Amino acid sequence: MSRPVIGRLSAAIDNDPPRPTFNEQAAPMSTASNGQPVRTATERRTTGETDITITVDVDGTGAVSASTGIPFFDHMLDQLGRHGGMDLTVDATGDLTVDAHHTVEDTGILLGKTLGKALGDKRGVRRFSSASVPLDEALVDVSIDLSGRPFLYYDVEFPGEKILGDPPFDPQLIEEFWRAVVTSAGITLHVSLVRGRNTHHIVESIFKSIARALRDAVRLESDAMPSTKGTL
Ligand SMILES: [Mn+2]
Repeated sequence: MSRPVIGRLSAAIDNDPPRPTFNEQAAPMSTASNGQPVRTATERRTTGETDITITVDVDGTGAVSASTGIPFFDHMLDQLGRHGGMDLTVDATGDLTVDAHHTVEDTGILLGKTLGKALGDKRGVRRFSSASVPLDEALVDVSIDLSGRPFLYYDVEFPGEKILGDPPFDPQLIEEFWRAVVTSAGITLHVSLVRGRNTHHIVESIFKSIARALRDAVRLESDAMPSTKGTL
């Protein structure tokens, strides 16, 4: 039974911006001739501000090549791939003369898209995971759901101003990066700082915790679709 829709509500719905439809984009997971899943993808995105190419192999060995022109960001992408067990190649050229914002955010948009494409319809994945990886005094809690629905809960306050590296990487960009990733990948992600004093440590704990949670969530443990809806 479809519900009657009153005119005003209908107009409001029509005027909503188009929403991403992750489920419609998801192709069935590819498999090799030996039946093993092939979870790789390469995507390129070019705008007036950035030109980025990313390759992801979800079932890789953690081999990373990250070149964004922002050394601290490269260091974090390296952590993500290495501890996420993914092979990851990120080649980004951006308007760093403005600041790092566009390059970091656009890398997040494309990483989410590439990851989503590599995961396909997500049949058989573990789907949920949590991880909390310390770095010395810093500890961050991360929970993830490959839900098909973009959501970021982010509760991290950095103790004092801190600019990392040269060109400078503002820690505020971490939230922008992960919001971009989850939005284009259709992932639910919660990130909470438990404790920490050193900004480099806190940021690295965020990336390592997300990497470990993601590594576990994408693990194939059946051939079923882990959703009562039958789709993710
Ligand atoms: Mn470090």
